Amino acid sequence: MPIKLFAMMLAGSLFAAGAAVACPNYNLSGESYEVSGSYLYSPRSLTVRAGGPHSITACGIRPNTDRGRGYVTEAPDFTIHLSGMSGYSLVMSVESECDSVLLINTGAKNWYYDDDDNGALDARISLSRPSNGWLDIWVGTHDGAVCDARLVLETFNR
Ligand SMILES: [Ca+2]
Repeated sequence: MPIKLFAMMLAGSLFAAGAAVACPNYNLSGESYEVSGSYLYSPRSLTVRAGGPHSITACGIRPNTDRGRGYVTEAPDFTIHLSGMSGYSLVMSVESECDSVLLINTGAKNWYYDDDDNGALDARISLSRPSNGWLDIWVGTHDGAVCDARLVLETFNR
């Protein structure tokens, strides 16, 4: 076959393979906010569509805390810049109609995951000493379903 056509087919198959193994990527940005520890002392609620096509476990992500399955988008749902976090802990909780999970990547580039700590199959992650800087948050689902959800962010004195 003509070399040019072969090259195009090869490029096409590489593209398809790339799409199939897309993984949560903290170099991409989600809906962005800049917030401080004192601002989040009053809980803030963000609406989000939970779930996505990409398997956390298949991507080989090894969170520091709980590990388990979940399906998320490639780009984070939220990219949040935290400042003034000294003296605060940060709690992120999901309220949804499905079996949500949370996956986050902190300013120190650590991964955290949770499945059911908020009760009713919803996820919650608490950071006792959150870093200032960028926090990427994926609101996923355990089984690959998609549903409407709310993510609540709140700081507490520690
Ligand atoms: Ca769950």
